[in-house]
Amino acid sequence: IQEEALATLEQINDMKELQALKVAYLGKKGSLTQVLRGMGKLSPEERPVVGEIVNQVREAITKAIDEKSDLLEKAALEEKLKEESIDVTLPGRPVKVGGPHLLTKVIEEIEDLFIGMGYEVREGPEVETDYFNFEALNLPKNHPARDMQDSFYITNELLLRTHTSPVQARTMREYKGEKGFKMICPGKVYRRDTDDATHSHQFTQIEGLYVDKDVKMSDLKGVLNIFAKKMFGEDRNIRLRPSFFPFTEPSVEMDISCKVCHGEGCSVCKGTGWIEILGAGMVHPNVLEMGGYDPKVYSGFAFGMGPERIAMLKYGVSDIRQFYLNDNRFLKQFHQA
Ligand code: FA5
Repeated sequence: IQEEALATLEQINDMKELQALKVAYLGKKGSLTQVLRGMGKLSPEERPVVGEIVNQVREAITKAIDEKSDLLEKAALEEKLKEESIDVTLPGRPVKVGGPHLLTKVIEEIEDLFIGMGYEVREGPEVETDYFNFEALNLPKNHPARDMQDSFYITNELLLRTHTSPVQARTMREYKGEKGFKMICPGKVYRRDTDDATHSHQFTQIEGLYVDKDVKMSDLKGVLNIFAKKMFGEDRNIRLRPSFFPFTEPSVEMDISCKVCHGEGCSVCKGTGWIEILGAGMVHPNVLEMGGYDPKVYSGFAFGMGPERIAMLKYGVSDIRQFYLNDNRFLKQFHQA
């Protein structure tokens, strides 16, 4: 039996066959087990002799099977290593690197500019109360100027903020009317505007507010001028038009001349040669008062600009919807810009 088993073992080349061999000799119905079963028929003298032989044979076969098993496992591992070997000389695949969205870049650029002029950067909630979005900004309930910004209401008292101006009121409250400050606040805003080349129902704004003793309209003009020249270059024209906002008095709107974008396919300036990028003005005394500041001691200016419009002008983007379509062909043009 031993000879036969060892000879068969020689021929075996895989684990399955090895397993079968193990069963054939050592298993319940295996040939060696059969011998053991037949021991009952032997005389008492023969039994220990045959028993010992059987044990020796079992050990020899078990050992041989174990050795073969090790051998096969090693061979399988080597085969696997050979198959999976890595050619370190192959050139690597380039990793595709993304980049910040054009709008993010423009917002960061504007932030840097104002940080350089001593402004702190703030945030405010996108779901806002009617009080901060309107009332604290001198827009009581049923005020006709509320129609200037068509709103998405969530409940009677909660809405998606229509502008970043509520952060003016929130910041004044935090400073408790005790000292002057300069802040800007970038963020998303929402309006029931019909989407077109220059309007989106969801867009971004950057609010600015400077409150202190003796802040004048000429300070506002100076800051807007510096901002426009730094952002667009010396060759762009700026114009301030008288305007109306309930929270500022007097109020202005600032337009920038269109230069990058002209000719066919350019709808940014709608043929007028100008695009409005921000609203601004001197903070209304009522707003200062509701914010906890004494309007006889403190004054301030505020502005709210549209970064999409600014990016459109600066980079010659002809349609605001491009910012939100996530078309990589559009986005990747500005990764290096
Ligand atoms: C306001 O939202 C005022 N809160 C701005 C302000 C702040 C005035 C502080 C005075 C003091 P207005 O609705 O004009 O104003 O919007 C401001 C800017 O947001 C616009 O100049 C424009 O650049 C941008 N904007 C307005 N509506 C849209 C829109 N639907 N899509 C894209 N940009 C818009």
